[in-house]
This record gives sequence, C-alpha cells and structure tokens, in this order.
Amino acid sequence: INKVKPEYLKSFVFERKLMPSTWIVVRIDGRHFHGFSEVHEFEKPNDEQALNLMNSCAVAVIEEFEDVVFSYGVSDEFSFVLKKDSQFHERHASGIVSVIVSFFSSKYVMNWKDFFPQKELKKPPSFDGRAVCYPSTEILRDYLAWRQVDCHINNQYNTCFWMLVKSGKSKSEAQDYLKGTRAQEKNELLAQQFGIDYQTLPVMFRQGSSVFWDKEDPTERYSDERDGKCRKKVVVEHCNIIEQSFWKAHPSILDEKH
Ligand code: DGT
Ligand code: MG
Ligand code: MG
Ligand code: MG
Ligand code: MG
Repeated sequence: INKVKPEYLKSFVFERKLMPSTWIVVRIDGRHFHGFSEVHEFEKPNDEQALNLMNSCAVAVIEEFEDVVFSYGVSDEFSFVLKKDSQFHERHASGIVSVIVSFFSSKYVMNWKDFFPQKELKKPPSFDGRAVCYPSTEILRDYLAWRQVDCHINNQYNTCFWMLVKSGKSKSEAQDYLKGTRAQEKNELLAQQFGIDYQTLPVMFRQGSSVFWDKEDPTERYSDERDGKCRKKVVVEHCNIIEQSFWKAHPSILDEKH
C-alpha cells in the first residue's frame, strides 16, 4: 500500500491565478492551419464556409460559458472576453483556457458536416490557447482594435497576393511585388489591375466577426424553452469595433456590473 499522502503531492501543484478584477481574454488559434486549409482545399484567401464554421463554434462557446461576454474572430483565431469579476475555474489560467479550447475544438468537429456536407474532415483540428488580463476597458478595447487592424492588414495583403498568383505570378514574384506597398497602393493595385473595389469585398473578410448576446434589440428576444426564462440571442456581426460607435450602441457588452 502506498503511504504517500495526497496533500504532499498536491503541494507541488502551482496554479497560475489570473489577476482579480481584470478582463480576461482567451485567444485561441488553429494549429498548423496553413496545412489544414490546404488539405481541405479552403478557398484562398478567405473561405466563407470555413469562417462560418469558426463563427458557429464561437456562438456555442458564448452559449455554453456564461462569463464570456464578447468574442472576436478572424482567420483561424478567436478571442473570448470574460467578464472582469469572473470566478470561472477560480480564475486559474490552465482551467479556463483548456475548457474553452477543447470545447471549441470538439464543436468544430461536430459542426463540420453542416458547413462542408461534401467534404470529409481529414485531420483532427486543434487549437492553442492563452489567457491575458487587461486591467481597464480602454486597454481591452485597444486589444480588440489591434486584432481588427490585423484582420484588415492581412486581408488586404492576402487579397492582393492571391489575385497576383491567380493571374499567373509565382508566389515569390507576388511577394516581391507587394513588398513595401502601402494600404492605398494595394487598393489601387486591386482597382487598376483586377477591377476590384476593396470596399465591396464581403464585410466578414474585411472586418472579421464579432459574436455576442444581443441585449439591445428587443425584437431579437425569444423565450427559452428549457428554463422558461426570457433569453436573448447570440448574434454574429461584421462591424467596426475600433470606433466608439459600436460600443455606444451596445453598452451592456462591456458593462462592468455584469
Ligand atoms: P500555427 O498557428 O503557428 O500553428 O500555424 P498556422 O499555419 O495556423 O498559421 P497562422 O495561425 O499564423 O495563420 C493561419 C493560417 O491559416 C494561414 O496560413 C492561412 C490559413 N487560413 C485561415 N483561414 C483561411 C481561409 O479562410 N482560407 C484559406 N485558404 N486559408 C486560411
Ligand atoms: Mg498559433
Ligand atoms: Mg494558426
Ligand atoms: Mg492564426
Ligand atoms: Mg473535473
């Protein structure tokens, strides 16, 4: 019989506890999605169905974990914002990150067929995840703005890159061609060479996806059949979250008195 006391072994466990009263952001990112998107022949640079699948998983996360108040996603990543005073997993980073990541991954597998009825899922998707605390709403908004700026810059670059490649340039030629070009020059390239007005590309590609409970629009409310309570609906929107106007129109999302 092993006489070692469990307390002794538990004394080796050190859980990283996230700073109290701060917004927690869990960002997950697809592992090796470069290859994953090749294997599944995703459209380049943006596959609408692949993005819709990601969004459906984010909706499920928001519905499942009540402390998640907002989510923003682009490409193979999603950021989940947990309310400031969340006590989810006693604010242990490993617990919070691992449940969100595993829930998202299994949802991705479960929902695959709904978005790709003709395509077999050939590889198990996996995601990495990390938790970061942001002490003020202002800094949290700076974080979200950074992700959306990244979405814009990457999308503009990738749109140009793939148009050049599809028109016959090699990948390295396209890369050299775009080296050092500014946003304005990229828009001109798309307009002049390919007749594409960047502003008319699908808004999901340009702005990414914001997922949240819509509490502002009373017409969206419905009665939840399970508990009979009046619940709101989780919505997916593709809007500018850098500007103040979005947050003014949705004051309850980052309301600290959640
Ligand atoms: P990682 O995150 O270090 O494990 O490596 P990756 O390969 O996931 O790289 P990452 O996350 O920096 O970039 C995302 C990759 O996923 C990038 O190569 C493009 C690909 N990807 C994401 N969304 C789409 C899409 O809608 N269509 C296509 N064709 N590719 C996509
Ligand atoms: Mg990564
Ligand atoms: Mg990735
Ligand atoms: Mg990524
Ligand atoms: Mg357990």
